[in-house]
Amino acid sequence: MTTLTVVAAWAFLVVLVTAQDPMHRKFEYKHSFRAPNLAQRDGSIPFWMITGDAIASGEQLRLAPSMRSRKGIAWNKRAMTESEHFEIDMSFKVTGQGRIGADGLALWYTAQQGTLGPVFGSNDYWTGMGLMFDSFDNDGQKNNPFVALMINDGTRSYDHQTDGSQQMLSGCQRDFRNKPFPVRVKVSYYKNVLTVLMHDGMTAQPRYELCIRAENIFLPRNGYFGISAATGGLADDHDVTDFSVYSLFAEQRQQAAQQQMPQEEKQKYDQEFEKQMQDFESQRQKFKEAHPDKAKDDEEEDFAKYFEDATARELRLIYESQTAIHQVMQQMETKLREISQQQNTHTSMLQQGGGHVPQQGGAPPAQGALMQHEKNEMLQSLRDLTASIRDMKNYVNEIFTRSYNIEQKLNQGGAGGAVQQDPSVKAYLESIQNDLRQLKSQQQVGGNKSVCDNIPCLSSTLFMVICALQSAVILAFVYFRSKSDKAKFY
Ligand SMILES: [Ca+2]
Ligand SMILES: [Ca+2]
Repeated sequence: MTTLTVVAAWAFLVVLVTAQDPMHRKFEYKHSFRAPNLAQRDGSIPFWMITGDAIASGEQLRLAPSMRSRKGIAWNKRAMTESEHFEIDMSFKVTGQGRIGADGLALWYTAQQGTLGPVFGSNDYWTGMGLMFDSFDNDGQKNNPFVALMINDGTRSYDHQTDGSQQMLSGCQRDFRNKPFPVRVKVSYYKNVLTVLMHDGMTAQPRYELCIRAENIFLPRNGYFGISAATGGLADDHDVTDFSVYSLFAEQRQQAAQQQMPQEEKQKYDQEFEKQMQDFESQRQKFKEAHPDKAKDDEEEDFAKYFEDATARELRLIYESQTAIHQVMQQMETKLREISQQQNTHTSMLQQGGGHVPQQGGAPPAQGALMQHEKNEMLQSLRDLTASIRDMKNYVNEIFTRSYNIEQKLNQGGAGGAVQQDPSVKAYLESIQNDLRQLKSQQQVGGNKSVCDNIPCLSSTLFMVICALQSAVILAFVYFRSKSDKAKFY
């Protein structure tokens, strides 16, 4: 019921103030930060300094973590020079496991930038405003969490033992810990009236209630905004998710600001602009007459360059990417053509004959994966090899048969002629026969397999050498034999 009354009173007040003097707000980004993208990658916040245990991330500025005896502060590096009247809209979360937490969080507007100290993480004896969100009940009045406003002129020390109850200007008891949504607080300082509105953190959309209203407040001009938090024996996480500062202006002043440029001066500037435009146009016309082609080109180019709207840009991007794709496709086509040409070359080489492929019995050298045409090439060469081996085999057989016949004839001649055959010549002949048999069997094996699996295999050169040797021996033997026959007949 009391809450309702307060809200109604505040609404009435706002209406009253608004009716008297319409107010304008302007967001001041150099004094503000907001989640997401609250901090930069290096953990800094533009225009803000962060020290102590405070850590900034994209989502929040954690002034003090839920660990014992921590303190952290963040202070705006830029003085509030835009306006002497301002509004701060801050969202924060104080969360902890315990039913009771400590110590609390404070919002500052001071003549100098703050430093680490004993008052909720910040220095004592400050000059300006301190709005404390005091979690822990030091004086045992069972009135915490409490929101307290204390104005200091730099001479007074904050008394923790009494929760500053004797020093505070005004305050209200509000439970701001462990709420489902960030608690929002709106502090406005306008024409020496300071008001603090608070949201309970139970809804996503803020519903503000009046906490403090104080008149005849004189805050330092060009002061600095700051926030701080500290933990003690008990510890909460103290996070700020939004700190937005607005400068406040009366409507009259804003209008005055807009109309600062005198009418005469404005007209003068307009005339000057008009004159320059005319000059430029006449120059352009002259140039166009002198160089009709160039002028046309320039005009078109200029339009393309300077008047590219969103659609044109999109079209250009699409065209560029399509051109890129086209180029890639052309490259691929060229590659394919090359491959096709290579294939044709290989095929023609194959058709021209396996005569060029290695005739040695060894397997062709393995070079990684084999292409189809290489396989065909190999098969063809193997076929050729098989054919030549078959020829060799026939040749060897023929030689064998002939030498056998010669031997038979010799044996018959020896028996008829009653001449003692030379035993050394006979042994030599037998060894040749053995060699030939061996060779024959080897050739048969080779012929069946078609391929010489194991090297050494009979090479054509070796074969020819053996044939030549045998022929020479046979000729020598025949010659020797005919000589002895002759001798006998005489
Ligand atoms: Ca306290
Ligand atoms: Ca207390």
